[in-house]
Amino acid sequence: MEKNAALLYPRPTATRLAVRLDGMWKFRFDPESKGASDGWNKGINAKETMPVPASFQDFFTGKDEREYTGDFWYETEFFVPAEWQDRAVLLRFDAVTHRARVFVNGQEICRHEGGFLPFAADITSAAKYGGANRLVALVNNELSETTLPVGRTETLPNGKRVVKPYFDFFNYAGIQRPVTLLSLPTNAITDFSVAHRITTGGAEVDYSVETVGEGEVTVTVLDEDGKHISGAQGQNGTIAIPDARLWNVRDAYLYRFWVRLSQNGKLVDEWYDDIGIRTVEIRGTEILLNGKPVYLKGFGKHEDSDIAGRGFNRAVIKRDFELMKWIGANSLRTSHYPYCEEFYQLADREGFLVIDETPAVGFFDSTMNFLDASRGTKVPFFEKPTIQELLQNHLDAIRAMINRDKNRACVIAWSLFNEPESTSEAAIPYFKEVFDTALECDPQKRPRTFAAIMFSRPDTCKCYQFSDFICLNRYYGWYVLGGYEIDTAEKALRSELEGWKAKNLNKPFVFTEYGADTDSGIHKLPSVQWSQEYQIEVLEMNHRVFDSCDFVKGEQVWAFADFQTGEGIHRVDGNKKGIFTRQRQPKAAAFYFKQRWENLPENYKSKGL
Ligand code: GCB
Repeated sequence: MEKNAALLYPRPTATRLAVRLDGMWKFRFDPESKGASDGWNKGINAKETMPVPASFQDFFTGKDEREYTGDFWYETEFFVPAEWQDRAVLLRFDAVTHRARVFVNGQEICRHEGGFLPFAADITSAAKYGGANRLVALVNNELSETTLPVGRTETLPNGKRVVKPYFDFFNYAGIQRPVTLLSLPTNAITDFSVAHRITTGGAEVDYSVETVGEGEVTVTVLDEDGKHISGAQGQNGTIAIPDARLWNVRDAYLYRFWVRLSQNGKLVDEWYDDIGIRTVEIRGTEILLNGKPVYLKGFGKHEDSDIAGRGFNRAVIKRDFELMKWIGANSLRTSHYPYCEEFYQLADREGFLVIDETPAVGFFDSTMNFLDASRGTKVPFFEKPTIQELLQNHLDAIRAMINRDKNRACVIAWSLFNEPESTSEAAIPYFKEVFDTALECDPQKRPRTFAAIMFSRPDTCKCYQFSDFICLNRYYGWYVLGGYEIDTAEKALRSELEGWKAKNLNKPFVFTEYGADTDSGIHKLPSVQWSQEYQIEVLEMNHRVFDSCDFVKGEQVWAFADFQTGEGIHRVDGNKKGIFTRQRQPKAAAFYFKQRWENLPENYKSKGL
């Protein structure tokens, strides 16, 4: 059985069964990493329980548990019916952060590195049919310079281990997304890809299907009312969609693509995906969706909420989309890792444009890179001896992310790094490999980019040429020239943009971060930094500059909501640059944005295309 059959989003069909294993699992910390040699793979012998899916950190009232770094174990039980004997049985983990070893009935089934993308474990031969099975997972949340995201793990003088992330969000970990038990046919569909073309009077969809086992492949397309529209036979081909209703910004339309594999006229496997038909392209300084210019209005976000941490939370996802609709946004970046699949499904449904980001964050040897970068402190990164191993993990993450999200209409671009150190020659070959791999993997050849740190300016950045459109994270008026110096901040931002303009890149620029930390409890006139009034002043200053610059084709403010970070003197129980609080209520800036974005046309600044 090919594990890829289980990487297709787990949907029950006539040939596929999917049982969610969510619940309270047994849980145990293993600070001495002795579980593996003490036989915990057969059972962890724990009294403690833990919700799955969730991050483990925010349930406990003790700090040692919240900050726990190292190995920890989960255990649950599941039943496999006797009738599944002649089928393939797999477990699908949507995300386990940051690495896992999976054991079923004591036997090791698989290992996986990387905390934000799905993996599957084939348990066909390890499973007990017609009885109970024990599932044990050994999870680890350490960071190093070869992991994505990047950081360090240190031992304190008192012997306790801690992580030192090179990034600005709490290192939440655990079985953070759903786990599914799957019963699949042994001959099965393992992959499905589409790429779209708009034609006169309709659209054409080039598709390709991969399977294990020979057979006849058919693809059938239904509209939203379930009416048969079109179809094709064969593993590869083109499906014509007459009068196609295109997927558009905040005006989505999804066709249901049924993929079927039959042998001698008998259905062997079937699976479906709801897919929007649209094209995306960068032409000159325009971002084009279905050939029409679009200006990005929206946010950098996090998967982050009270109590469940980074754990899957359908209710929070719903609330976030309602707020994004209310405020007049049309886009977001999945900073700083790929989100759960259900998030993209809702973005597809609601017509939001997504810049999908890899977990390549912290490529800057500093635990406070937001400050170091703004001040221009030079920190070598791509020269490190660990870089080749990091690159392999990075390429794996890119392949897995694109494989998972390639059919999502909402995904209009791939962000391949957040804020890497991009000013040294050594970065160039690394960037080349990363950008080439993304292009190679993507059947739709979407635009690629990376979010450039303040230090990566027109005169210092050596890697902007790889980006199809340029994304800038800029904190003028916050980390530099804040408060009463905001006029100088405006001049500095303008002067940087002049520098970019002089390069004549003929590419669109998008601000993927700008903003100011703001305590929702502080109002003050005249403003001071951290007050709600100052947040709006910083936003107004930035927007004045963006509005005067015709190649700026998008603004994604940092951040959608306040979020948890590690503790420290620069963070007041988390990052407070949210336009909404962590509880998803508006700060004053939310009303300011609503006013601005509802009045900016979708094709703002287009030159009549
Ligand atoms: C950045 C990072 C983001 C931080 C943000 C900040 O440049 O990309 O992860 O949270 O700045 O607020 O400092």
